[in-house]
Amino acid sequence: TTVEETLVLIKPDGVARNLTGEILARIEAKGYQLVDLKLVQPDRELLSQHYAEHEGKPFYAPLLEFMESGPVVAIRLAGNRVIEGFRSLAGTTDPTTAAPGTIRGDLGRDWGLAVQQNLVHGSDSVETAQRELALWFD
Ligand code: DAT
Ligand code: MG
Repeated sequence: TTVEETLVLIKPDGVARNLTGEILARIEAKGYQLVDLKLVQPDRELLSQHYAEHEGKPFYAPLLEFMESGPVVAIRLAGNRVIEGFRSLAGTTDPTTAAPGTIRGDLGRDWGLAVQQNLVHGSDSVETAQRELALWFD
């Protein structure tokens, strides 16, 4: 087995739409372990570090504005191959084409905005997970 930890965020749209319980239920049903969990109002400094890889892209400014628009739930999640596994639970970035059965596919809406408000974030590699967990939890 390959036990990993990943950073999951329930984004402001997920919290505002009262989907926190629904999203946590899917994570728990899959068998992943909640190691730590908190409600946070992220500031610009944290968000610019979290999304540094997207600086300069057309959706960068709206992305930070959206992520700053309300509280998010930050989760330290553990499990066997949880990095890939949570991204599979989440579905692809665009909610319109994310597969049914996934969080984004079942619950996400394409609001026609400059940024996809796609309910959740999950780290995309071991290195990214370590970097993001240190930002949000350490
Ligand atoms: P993911 O969240 O699936 O890992 P990402 O890291 O490429 O996707 O992008 C981070 C966030 O930025 C994503 O959740 C929503 C937004 N985003 C990405 N690409 C976008 C695009 N082409 N148009 C609008 N928003 C986008
Ligand atoms: Mg990403």
